[in-house]
Amino acid sequence: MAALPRLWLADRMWTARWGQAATLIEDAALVVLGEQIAYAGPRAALPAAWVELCAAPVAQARLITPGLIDAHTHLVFAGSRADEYEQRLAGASYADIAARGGGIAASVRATRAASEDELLAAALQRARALMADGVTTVEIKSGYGLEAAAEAKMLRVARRIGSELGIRVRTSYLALHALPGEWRERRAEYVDLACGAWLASAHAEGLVDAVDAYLEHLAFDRHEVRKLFESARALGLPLKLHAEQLSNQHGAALAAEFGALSADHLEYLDADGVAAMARAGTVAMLIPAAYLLLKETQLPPIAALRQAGVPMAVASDLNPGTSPILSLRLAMSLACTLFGLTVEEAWRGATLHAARALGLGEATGCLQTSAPADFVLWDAASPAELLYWLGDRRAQQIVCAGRIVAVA
Ligand code: DI6
Ligand code: FE
Repeated sequence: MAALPRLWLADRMWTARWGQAATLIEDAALVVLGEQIAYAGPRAALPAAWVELCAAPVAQARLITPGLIDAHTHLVFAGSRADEYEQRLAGASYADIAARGGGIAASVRATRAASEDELLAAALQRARALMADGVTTVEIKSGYGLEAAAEAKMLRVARRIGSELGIRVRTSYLALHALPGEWRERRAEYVDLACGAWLASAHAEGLVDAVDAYLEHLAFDRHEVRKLFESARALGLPLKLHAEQLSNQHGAALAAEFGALSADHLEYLDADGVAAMARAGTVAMLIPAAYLLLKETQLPPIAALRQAGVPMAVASDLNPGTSPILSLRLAMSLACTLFGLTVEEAWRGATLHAARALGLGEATGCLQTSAPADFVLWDAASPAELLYWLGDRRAQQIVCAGRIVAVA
């Protein structure tokens, strides 16, 4: 049976489109058929067949925007690292804590020890928080398992979050996140397994949408990342990379060489890296909350990225170590305040550009005919108002694939 059309109304509707300035449509209507948008535009131009739906809209809001897309999170983990937060406040650095066996290793111990259901329960709370502030698509990485079974367990939990909450989940395999202590003397063997048998089996189980790595002096080097990228490419999997967060390892250029979807963080990105990303069409994923919480002072080269036409996206990087943040909207606000993005850049960054960074295709992340019906009703006058206020809740209804998945 064909789905019946349903209609939403809004005082204003904001959307971005590729190659065009964003639009803020006054007195807007949005029609959904099944899982897709059938019309998004001025109510005055609504096709006649749907005009009578205006008498009984599903809901009427002050503002409708596309659903937010959080394209970089580590939201599946067990335990807490509040103790490390206190140690950093007392002067310890992220690298000091890692060298003492804390950091990622602490989350790995807790995550390995947790059952799949325990992990799911903890992760669902965090995913619900993201969702309550407007997220309809979330990327979730492994990387706190660092052995075949625990990596697969994390990715299974990620998949279950999508089915439990009715939001879109894209997974990334991140076994090259940190070298587990028990492999210290057998580093090459670990890398071989992580790039080979473990990745192949997680992929065979349908758990891997993309492959990521942490290229950093305290994690993995260019040769190791190259090996992973070659394996992933052989499996036809898209790539992304944690690059230039704490130092310049020329990771963005490596990611670009492999046609990666995104290079993420980028505080220490240099001009060659910017040029390589521009040539490859690799998205620059900005992560202002980790910058803030690490008290970093080196800013990503925003002006150079803008000048080169590199699409910039914004993500939460929700993780227990460097970015315990439960709101992408707050990350967007920080991207404006700390990195100097405009409000429009931050919104494009968490919708259209984030969709590209997940390989979701041109239509995702914008409100237009045939796009997925992923949108948010907000109690706000404008997109700017949603970044200007910190810490409040403004989302009234979250719609993903045409289904109302959360209400305030
Ligand atoms: N993303 C990461 O993967 C690392 N830093 C970052 O911003 C480590 C996260 C962690 O400490 O658990
Ligand atoms: Fe990360």
